[in-house]
Amino acid sequence: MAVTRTFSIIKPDATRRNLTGAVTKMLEDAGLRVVASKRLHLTRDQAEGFYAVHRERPFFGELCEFMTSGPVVVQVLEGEDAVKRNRDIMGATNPKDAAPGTIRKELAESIEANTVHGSDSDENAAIEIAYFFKPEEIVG
Ligand code: IDP
Repeated sequence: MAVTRTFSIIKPDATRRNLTGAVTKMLEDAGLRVVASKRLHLTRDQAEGFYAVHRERPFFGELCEFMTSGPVVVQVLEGEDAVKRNRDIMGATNPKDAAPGTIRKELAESIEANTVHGSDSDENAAIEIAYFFKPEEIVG
């Protein structure tokens, strides 16, 4: 299995509850390595640009409101089959549907305030990493 990278966001519901470390530990315990990380407060433009694929969905406005409601931690994660590994430890979008032991089951508040974002493909991971990080900010 190849070592690949994915992109993660620890969302405002998690930074508000001081869960940055708890989330990161679950990612690390799942075999992912944090090779870049920074805490920032997304602007409305950044949030709308990042979630542009969801522009037509009914929750788009609320989602951008939530993602700009407090700090986030954006991370690049590295590991074997990183995209799938991260999606597996994140759990289903709605914490009610997420499997026990996943981040969203254990920590998320709601389908919107669901603690983490993770890229859904290698192609999107590359796009999302480049949205927030310069190559020299990633130290593998
Ligand atoms: P994912 O984050 O599990 O990949 P997506 O369907 O890509 O899920 O949705 C992106 C984000 O939009 C979710 O993580 C969640 O924060 C929010 N979201 C998804 N569905 C709903 C909804 O029905 N109501 C409110 N927010 C939603």
